Amino acid sequence: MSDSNNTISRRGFMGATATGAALLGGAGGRLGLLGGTAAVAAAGTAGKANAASGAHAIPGPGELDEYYGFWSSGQTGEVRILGVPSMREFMRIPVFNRCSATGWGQTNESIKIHKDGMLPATKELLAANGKEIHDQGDLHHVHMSFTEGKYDGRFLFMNDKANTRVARVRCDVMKCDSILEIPNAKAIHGLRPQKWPRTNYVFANGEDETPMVNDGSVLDDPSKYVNFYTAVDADKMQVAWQVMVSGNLDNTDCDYDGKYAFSTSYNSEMGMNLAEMMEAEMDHVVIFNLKEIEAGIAAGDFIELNGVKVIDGRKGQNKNYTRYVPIPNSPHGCNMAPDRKHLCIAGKLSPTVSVIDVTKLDSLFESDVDPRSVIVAEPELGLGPLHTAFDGKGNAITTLFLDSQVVVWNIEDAIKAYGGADVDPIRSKADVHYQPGHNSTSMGETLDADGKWFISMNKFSKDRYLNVGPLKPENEQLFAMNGTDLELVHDSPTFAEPHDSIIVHHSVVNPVSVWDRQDPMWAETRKQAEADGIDLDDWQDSVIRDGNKVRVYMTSQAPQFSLESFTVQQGDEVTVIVTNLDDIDDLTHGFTMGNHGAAMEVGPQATASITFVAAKPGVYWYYCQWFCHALHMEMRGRMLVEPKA
Ligand code: CUK
Ligand code: CUA
Repeated sequence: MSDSNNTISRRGFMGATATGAALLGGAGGRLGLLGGTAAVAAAGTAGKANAASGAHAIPGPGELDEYYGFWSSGQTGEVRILGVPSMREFMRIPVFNRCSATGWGQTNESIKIHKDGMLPATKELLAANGKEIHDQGDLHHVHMSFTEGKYDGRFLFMNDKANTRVARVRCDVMKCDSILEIPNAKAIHGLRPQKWPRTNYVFANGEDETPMVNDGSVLDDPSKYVNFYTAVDADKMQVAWQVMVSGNLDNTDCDYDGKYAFSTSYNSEMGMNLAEMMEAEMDHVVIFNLKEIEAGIAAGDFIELNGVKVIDGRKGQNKNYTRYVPIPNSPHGCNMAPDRKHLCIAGKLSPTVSVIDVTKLDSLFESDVDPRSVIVAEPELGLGPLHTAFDGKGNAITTLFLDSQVVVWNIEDAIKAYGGADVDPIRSKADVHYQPGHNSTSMGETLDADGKWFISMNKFSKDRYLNVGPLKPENEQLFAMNGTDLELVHDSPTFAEPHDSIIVHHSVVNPVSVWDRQDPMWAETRKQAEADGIDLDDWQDSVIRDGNKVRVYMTSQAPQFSLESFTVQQGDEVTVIVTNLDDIDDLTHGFTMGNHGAAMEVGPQATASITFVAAKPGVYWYYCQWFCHALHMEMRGRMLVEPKA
């Protein structure tokens, strides 16, 4: 149907409609002719080495990408793995959500991970709502663990704004192994692992203010509200300490020296509605002095709140835990440059990015200097700056939400201009479609920043794709970086709603293909099996009755389960434990119990278990839902539920 001429003219047409839509759309912003030209140029080079430079080959079928992309998914609650630069989606890692395919949030192993990190009060709240665990989350930020400023390929960490949690994903198997609910704080939003000397802490901040003790004794009295900055012990996945702050907290980052962490605040006013929150011209970024906080904890200068040591870092405490640097105006993004020196705070309602020289931060704690003295540049870049990424060569790339553009600018020139020199730090601007939030560059938040690829994560796709109804996909655009020029090479629609991403060179990430039989993921299940006299590593088929609890052990080997049927009684609580004895790459089985809403993935050499109540007598088929063999359809069996006598 479609020859290449046809494709180009259709793309050209799309470019033209985009321009029209922008004129109508107000916030759609400046597209103008450039938008159309870029679209045509991209169409001409899509999927091929770039014609202009010949440098940007995008892997075709059967070819591997140079980078992994780890994507957040916002309100979907999962992490996604993409290939960069192909932008192909490879995998989804369920974390805060419930997953129909893998049984995440359903298997006993995943429920244990959920419950282990859950606060007692949340267990009560969930029980009152007829639930055992949260099956929803809002995952904005995913970042990898560091060793000496570089990704080390061990873990990914991510936040849940909806239910105030931090989770960890193991990069060897790409599964979540820990979910920690953060006490005291509300709405964990910003999240960043410590970069130096390694990720001992994961920094996470609460966005919403609540009474310090939130038990109903204080309600509509915002003067008594506080907010908390949290350091999580990344190895133990426990809260290490918290700092109580003035104002709310939005995004966070930390330096490359292990000395300071930072967090933006858009609501220094402690306003409870839009007008109040926008009132002040200046909000702030909070500087956290890690050594001083650790010393304060060691010296006992804390209160204990819900089992957590909390330092008081609010304004006016006269202590060396925090400093507040005024920033215009409702700042959002907080990004540390890989030059180890410059922290970029995006102004959001101010058209500026404030650049803080972190080597000047000691002075804030040593003497009574003007907190703004650490700001070394504040370039005016465009409307609605939200987040900044880096090319590792002294340039920064900032998204401009309101302008629907990204701007490439030079940090040193911005500093010169701030000092009065007549230089323009802006190197180039590129139109994006539409309204960008986060952005990321290849290896850009590490000392290995290589300035090769840039991704603009746009909140609106509008007319970029075939219409799929009122709910439109997000749009992510891949740009090749030709020095400080950005060249659009690919548009990718995504489902709700990636906020942030990291682009990691493939050499850093080395997952296994087959599970270790002794993996801690099912240690508990293995213990139970041992108590039941079952050898999980052997072909087995056993039904163990324990009161009205029945444990059904079976193995799988393509294309059969070791049990072709088992019998239980009406009302039994049935736990099915499946061990996949296949040990070949890509030979995953599944177990689905028909009509019981129970399904799970069982990877090669993995053990997984799921529990349900056999409440109704009858014959129920179970089957393998992961296509595994020519006789995959035959991989099934029956549960016979005897009526109650
Ligand atoms: S936030 Cu979403 S665009 Cu949650 Cu990092 Cu800025
Ligand atoms: Cu086993 Cu399909």
